Amino acid sequence: MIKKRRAVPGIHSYNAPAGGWGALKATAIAVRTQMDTVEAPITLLRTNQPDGFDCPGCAWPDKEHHSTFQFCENGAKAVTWEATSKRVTPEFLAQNTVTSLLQKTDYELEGYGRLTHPLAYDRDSDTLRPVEWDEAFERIGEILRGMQSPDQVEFYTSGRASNEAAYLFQLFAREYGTNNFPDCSNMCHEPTSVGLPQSIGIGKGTVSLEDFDHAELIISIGHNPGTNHPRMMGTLHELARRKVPIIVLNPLRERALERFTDPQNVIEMATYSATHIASSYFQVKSGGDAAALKGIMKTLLVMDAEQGNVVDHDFIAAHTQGFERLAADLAAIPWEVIEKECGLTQAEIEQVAIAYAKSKATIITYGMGITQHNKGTANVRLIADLLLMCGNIGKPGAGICPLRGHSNVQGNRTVGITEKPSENFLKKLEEVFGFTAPKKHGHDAVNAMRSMVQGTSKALICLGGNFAVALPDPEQCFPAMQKLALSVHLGTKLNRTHLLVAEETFILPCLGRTELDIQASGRQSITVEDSMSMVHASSGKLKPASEFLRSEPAIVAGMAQAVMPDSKVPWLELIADYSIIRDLIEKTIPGFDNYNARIAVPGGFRMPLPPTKRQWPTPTGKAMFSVFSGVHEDTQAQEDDILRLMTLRSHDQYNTTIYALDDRYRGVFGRRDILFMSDTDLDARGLEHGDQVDIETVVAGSTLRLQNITVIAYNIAPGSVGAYYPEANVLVPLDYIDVESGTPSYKSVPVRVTLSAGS
Ligand SMILES: Nc1nc2c(c(=O)[nH]1)N[C@H]1C(S)=C(S)[C@@H](COP(=O)(O)OP(=O)(O)OC[C@H]3O[C@@H](n4cnc5c(=O)[nH]c(N)nc54)[C@H](O)[C@@H]3O)O[C@H]1N2
Ligand SMILES: Nc1nc2c(c(=O)[nH]1)N[C@H]1C(S)=C(S)[C@@H](COP(=O)(O)OP(=O)(O)OC[C@H]3O[C@@H](n4cnc5c(=O)[nH]c(N)nc54)[C@H](O)[C@@H]3O)O[C@H]1N2
Ligand SMILES: [Mo]
Repeated sequence: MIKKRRAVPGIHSYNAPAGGWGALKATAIAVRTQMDTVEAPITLLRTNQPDGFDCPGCAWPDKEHHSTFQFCENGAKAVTWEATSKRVTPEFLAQNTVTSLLQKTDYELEGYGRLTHPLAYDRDSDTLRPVEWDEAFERIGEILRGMQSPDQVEFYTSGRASNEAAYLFQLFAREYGTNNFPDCSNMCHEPTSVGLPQSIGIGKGTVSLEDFDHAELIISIGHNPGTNHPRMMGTLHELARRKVPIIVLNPLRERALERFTDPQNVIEMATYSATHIASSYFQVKSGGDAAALKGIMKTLLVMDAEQGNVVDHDFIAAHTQGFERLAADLAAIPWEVIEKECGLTQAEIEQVAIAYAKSKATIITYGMGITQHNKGTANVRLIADLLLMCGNIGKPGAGICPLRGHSNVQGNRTVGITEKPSENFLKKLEEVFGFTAPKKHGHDAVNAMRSMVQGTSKALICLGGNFAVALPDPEQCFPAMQKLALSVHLGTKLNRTHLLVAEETFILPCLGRTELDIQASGRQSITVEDSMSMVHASSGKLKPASEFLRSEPAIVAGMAQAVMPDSKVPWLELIADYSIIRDLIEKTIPGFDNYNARIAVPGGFRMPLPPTKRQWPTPTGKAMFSVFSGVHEDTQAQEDDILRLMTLRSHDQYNTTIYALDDRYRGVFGRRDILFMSDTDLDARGLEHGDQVDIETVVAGSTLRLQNITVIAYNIAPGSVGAYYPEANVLVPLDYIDVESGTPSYKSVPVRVTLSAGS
């Protein structure tokens, strides 16, 4: 029986498929509210074209990189957001103090538009004032030269930066003397970067787009492609229409994984029809994936013992180590434990195992639902184990497919943004550039913030992003920003991290991906690496948002030169022609042979991926099975009234950038102060749809709370609740992390939910 519910403002159930005409309408609105409508269609058509720019939206590769335009609602939003005609002018900044701007929401702040001038914080007037580029660089130079140790400075990278900008940024920091590279990846796919090398020898996915043409089964775990990797929907749609089974493991029913109308499909659009995407949808509990994966593997072992031919023993013998230990661990774990932890029944898990055993080529795709847990790295290794068990790595149509976040986060890592550089890489840098590189490992994102909280780190330089807002626990992070001696931000739009001003703060406005970048040698291209290790060129075409903008590589070089007047690197020469930067990348990092020549080809080239050839660059030379003893997310917080909070992206946001206040596919309009809860959990607490609730984090030592949130009944696994990121970051403790990777457990915060006082 369907319960009668009270009406809640802004909450309407959404029964249509994802995509379709709604997506076209949303795109039209994004264009109308942000851009000059004459330029917009041409700009959008240049996205992901051979001589155009790479979409700043997501890291999904482009099948048609050399032919037709692929429609993508959220790609269009990312482009129009950057190509907006709105501007943050010096006049606007003179009239609005930093203190008053800090009262605005993140949505309002970025909504003011593009930054136009380099800015310095003026304490007397409490405003941001235009400053000359050279003056800013000189002052940054003085402050950095005055640090007691280079390790007091943190160099943060957000994954939109190009290979060229990121390479120069790491070169700058390393010549200056530190490996402190907090990076957005530390909050994202670090468990992939740490876990996969242990399993298969490289921290990257092994599949290409072509593999999806040959796959017989897709298992999609913990990601929401309808919103976050919308171009992937075209691929899933095609597979579903070919009747390739798609099994989804996700606590929350995501509409795009249920039904999708492809805006490129004329017949579906004309007939208002849709395609069912998931062949089976299993609502695993948040944090229950490890248990579910172990259950699937446990079943496979039983099936293999009973009927044979399930586990690929030849592959295991030839290519792997550690299988016996894994098998013993799986045999020992009781089904009751698995069922309780993941919320699925043995019969449901067996269905997945049967489908998996039947498929001759399986791809497992995964996202933040796997990594942002305090067992994130173990989760990633378990996915690798499941694939290895049936030889599903290194053959057509099979493999592991982590869905990366930012459009070049993978490339940033490849070109040296890492706090733990290899000795070989440092040696190469020393050989080619002639400076002594720092050997001591540096800080990742959480450790950088911890050092800022403790006051041992004194300066922060951000190549993009919104560091303090993206991290957990603003109560600790925000004041830490304000204690710094210096903060410097390369950015396109104003955000809260910029406004949490240090003793001295500079905001340096840069060109975006869509904009023309002209240097001494002419128009420049940059390069990026997508989720499938394809490296290709991107060149903007729009007139820059302001004549005072500089490119990211030019800003990094200008700063580096001013900080280190005796630098061994010819910074300004590098900026004249980015192909020289690419030559240096080629000289210092393996896999970039003939870099400049190979990006001249549309679609670019693929970085080496030895596991695709069944070569395993692990210390043993074999692929390694792992043992994750237990299934629990953590040992604390197992009491029955505790729920697992997952912090999620809405359909109208890009990380901390909020494009608009709707989350169309989840039926939320004009608001974000929502907690998604199952009927079972509402009933257990005597709560009703629309009640005001308080949420309290239940981690030892934590006093984090979020009050007066509207709880709504939703189709989500009992035991799991959902709220929006970044608003819910007030509930995530800074030290509640996956110890192996340092990634915060943004998807499994133990919380207690109660009716708000006075409601
Ligand atoms: N439009 C748009 N595109 C984006 C982004 C954006 O914000 N907006 N962000 C970019 C970035 S940086 C990233 S990292 C990616 C993020 O892309 P996703 O990985 O899709 O990230 P989330 O929105 O955080 O969604 C996680 C999904 O995991 C599910 N989930 C949560 N916890 C669990 C769990 O314990 N187990 C399982 N199985 N599922 C779980 C949630 O229900 C949700 O469907 O997208 C990139 N692309
Ligand atoms: N609770 C919770 N927290 C999370 C997550 C979660 O799921 N839940 N997800 C985490 C993840 S996966 C990630 S990747 C991080 C994201 O963390 P970040 O990458 O730090 O954050 P973004 O919101 O992507 O950064 C937005 C800012 O980037 C700047 N920007 C945009 N385009 C450009 C450009 O072309 N160049 C430069 N220099 N700047 C530009 C703009 O000024 C904009 O304000 O957040 C993490 N935080
Ligand atoms: Mo991310």
